[in-house]
Amino acid sequence: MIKIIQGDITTLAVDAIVNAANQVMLGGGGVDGAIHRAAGRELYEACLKVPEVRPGIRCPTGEARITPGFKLPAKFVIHTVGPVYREITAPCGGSRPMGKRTRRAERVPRQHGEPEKLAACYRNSLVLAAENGCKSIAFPCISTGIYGYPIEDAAKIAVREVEEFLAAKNAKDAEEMEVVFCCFSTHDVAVYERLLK
Ligand code: AR6
Repeated sequence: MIKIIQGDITTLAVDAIVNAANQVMLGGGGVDGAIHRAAGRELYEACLKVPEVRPGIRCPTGEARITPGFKLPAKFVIHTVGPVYREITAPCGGSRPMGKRTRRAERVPRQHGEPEKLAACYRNSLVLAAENGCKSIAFPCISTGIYGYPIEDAAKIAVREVEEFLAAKNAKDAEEMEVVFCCFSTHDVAVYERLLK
């Protein structure tokens, strides 16, 4: 079952909330900061104990790690690291000679595998939740804040991955599993509602 709600993910009494973390996994701004503040110091200490895979990196982009939720109403926090959405500026104008007026820059998305990495965040978080017996999980809009991923594109990936994950389960298990898209803004809610209509 998929639900969309607007609000603060730290208040949700679900089995697991997902944190849009960074690779260091020791807190930050946005939803990450809110989760660490609400969970308390023990969350920071649990994150410190997550082994580094490379110096300073506990969770590479697209992967997920799990800790208890400590003071949160959620039992677990699943930390995942979304991709930073990068853009380059490229000249436009094609075959036309570039006069002063056409030599302006146009924003063109650069391909760094961002869609695949964002999809992996959802997939790996769902798998980790299932491995830990979670029947309910809430996601924030990963990568769409500080990391700059356009919400429409990110939400399409999120919905596709969750639907594919649920479709691979039998009907009863899929019905029993609750996946919540927890949006901070009404705009983000509207984007998800359109996609799930
Ligand atoms: N509940 C639900 N959603 C929230 C909350 C909340 N309490 N607070 C913010 N959001 P962001 P990112 C929404 O920037 O883009 C951190 O510094 C927010 O409105 O938190 O993946 C990490 O340490 C947006 O829709 O995550 C990383 O360095 C969404 O959560 C970096 O930011 C994600 O925004 C990760 O950036």
